[in-house]
Amino acid sequence: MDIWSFKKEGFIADDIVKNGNIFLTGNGYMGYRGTMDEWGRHEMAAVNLAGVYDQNGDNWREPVNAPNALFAQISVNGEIITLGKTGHQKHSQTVNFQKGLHIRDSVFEAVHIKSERFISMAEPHLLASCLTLSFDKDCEVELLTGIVTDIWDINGPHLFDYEYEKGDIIRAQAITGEKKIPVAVTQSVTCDFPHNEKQEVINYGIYRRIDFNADSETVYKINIISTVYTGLDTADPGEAAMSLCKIATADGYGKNLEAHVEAWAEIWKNSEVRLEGDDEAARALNASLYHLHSISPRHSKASSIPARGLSGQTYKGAIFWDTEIFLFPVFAHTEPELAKTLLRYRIETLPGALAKAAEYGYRGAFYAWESQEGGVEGCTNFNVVDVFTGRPVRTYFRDKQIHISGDIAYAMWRYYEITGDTSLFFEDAAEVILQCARFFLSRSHSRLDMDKVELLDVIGPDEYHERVNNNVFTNQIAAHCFACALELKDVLSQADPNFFDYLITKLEFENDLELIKAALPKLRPVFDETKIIEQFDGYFGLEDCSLEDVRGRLLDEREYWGCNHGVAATTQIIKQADVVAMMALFPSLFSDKQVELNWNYYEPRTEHGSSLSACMHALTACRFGRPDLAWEHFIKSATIDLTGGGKHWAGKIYIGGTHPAANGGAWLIAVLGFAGLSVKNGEVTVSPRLPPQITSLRFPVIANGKKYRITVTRDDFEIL
Ligand code: IFM
Repeated sequence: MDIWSFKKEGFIADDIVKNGNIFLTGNGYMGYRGTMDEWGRHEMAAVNLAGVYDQNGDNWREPVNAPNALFAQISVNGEIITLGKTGHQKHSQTVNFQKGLHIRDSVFEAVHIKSERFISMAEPHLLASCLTLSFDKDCEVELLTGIVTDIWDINGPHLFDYEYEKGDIIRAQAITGEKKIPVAVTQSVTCDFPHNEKQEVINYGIYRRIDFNADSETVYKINIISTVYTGLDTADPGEAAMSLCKIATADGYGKNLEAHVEAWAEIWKNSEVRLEGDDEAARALNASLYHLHSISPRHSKASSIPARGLSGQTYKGAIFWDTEIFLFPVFAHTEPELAKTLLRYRIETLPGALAKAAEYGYRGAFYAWESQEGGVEGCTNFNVVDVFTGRPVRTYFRDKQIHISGDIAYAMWRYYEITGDTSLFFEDAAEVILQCARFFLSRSHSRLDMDKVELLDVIGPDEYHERVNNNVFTNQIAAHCFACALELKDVLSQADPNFFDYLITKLEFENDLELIKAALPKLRPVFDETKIIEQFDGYFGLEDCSLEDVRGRLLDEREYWGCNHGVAATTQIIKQADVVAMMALFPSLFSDKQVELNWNYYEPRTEHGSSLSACMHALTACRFGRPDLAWEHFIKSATIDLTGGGKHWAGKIYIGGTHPAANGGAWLIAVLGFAGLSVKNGEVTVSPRLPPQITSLRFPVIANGKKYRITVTRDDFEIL
């Protein structure tokens, strides 16, 4: 088995959407869905741009899809050839994880079409494809290509006032509706055979009609190069796109491809986890990391990764806690610069978080649950649509999922713990932690009669139970945030003895610091080693039934299980790891026995309705020495974007796409779970708990600026 690629033979129309995700290619600046060259909006072909958002009317704000310049449709003797409409003899679609390539191979009666596509990892604004055509008989061929502006959108359109430019390099340029951000796309086409070309601007784009007479002896090669720039990159994106396209065209497809493959090789050198013993699992792990790398913002100093990556506009292209908890640790251990980039996004969006807290009458930083550019909150008050009535349902993710601020502070602190680098604190990460702590302080309630501090009316990671009191995950992450705020003084003073005091004065934080000191022991949950931890006040009083009972109560499989009348809301069935997630994030607070006790209680009560859940269960199962139990969750996490699994609906809202959190989760399970990697005060240790399927794991890690190569086998390990 080739563990570096995934190939699907044959064509199933119902898999078009799924395959668009499985075969995605991207470079963090843009993602290109795994669609055929000749497909368009109906097959959800899309060039999804990172960080460019737009709102059309009252629709949900979402990221913008750029015009598609890799469109290429072949006609033979006047017959248009389209996979899915034209009968085919053979078809396959492949994604090569090692080189970041999408490969298509389709044999029709009239033509054999092969194409290779890449979104350059070496040059963020560049994408290219190479078409190879061969024919059984002499025939007349037309290639229709160009820049297609008939774009697939969920809540669009987003691009207006198109301008077109004809020439060797063609260009389409438009502006977004809301913020008038220019988006420019160019295209060049190189054919190594005699042909005629006509260019035209029609309703939906600027096109080239390339005609030639084909014979059965010749293989016809067509190279398409395209560039994309927006007004967020440069003042004149049209000019930038043109000049890059000229250079890239002069260099030729091959040279650009070489640079792209080299860039991928460098990425793999720093991140490959070589898993031996089970090739299916090894391939799934490669696929997970491939997807993660394809959407990581290496082109930027301050950007993040949306919860559905760059696979489209699902979840409004927003950044969730997924990034800090499931993706950030991968990079903190392998590519700290990128980890920093992700955290800087939160530093830059602090003003948005301060504004959101103020909107709800609190002080400090309440980060957006679904964060868009500048920290704009993408989450609406009605985030689910009822399948029966078609009416929007009031959800409370936006206002009550306050753990987000603690998750962000947690990641800021982890960065320091893993890398030993305090520089980010001076770039305002310290301020983020203080402002998050201030938010929790102002959001908390003091129970004078019980000498307790509480967080009331919240939603924890388990979203099926809304508006609960003292969700233990939330209280713990908030308490940790308090502890970090208090510890900052010592950490900062090692590098600059005055900075902490300066910050406290600047933020007028003196009094808050005292209050935090007093509140911390009253908020921090106390865990009894012999008892199961109650997820929130009153959880144990809810109906204790089985997952199957609850599933059996569904009237429609797309029904949302939470909210007011969701089937899980009155029961102990939870959506995803909550207590278990807390145990995974704070391993030192719990004994192995305690983890096991709680895991055994909560796992059967967990629907795993979120792709975030499996990872937490696998990590904790490894912790109490049961990697065999972790295995199933590992496979679920690692294969999600190979099988096209995961939930596709929340009520009537489509939530399909790729699953970065599960992709990151697969790395976390392999490295932190199975290999048992731990980095503390610059010391790297492993404590292997390999499941029976794995004979060895080999991977690189960076800790405190030093590179290590770690090998773990069933009964030995080596740290070099
Ligand atoms: O962040 C998650 C959340 O925990 C569960 N619903 C989906 C979100 C995005 O992945």
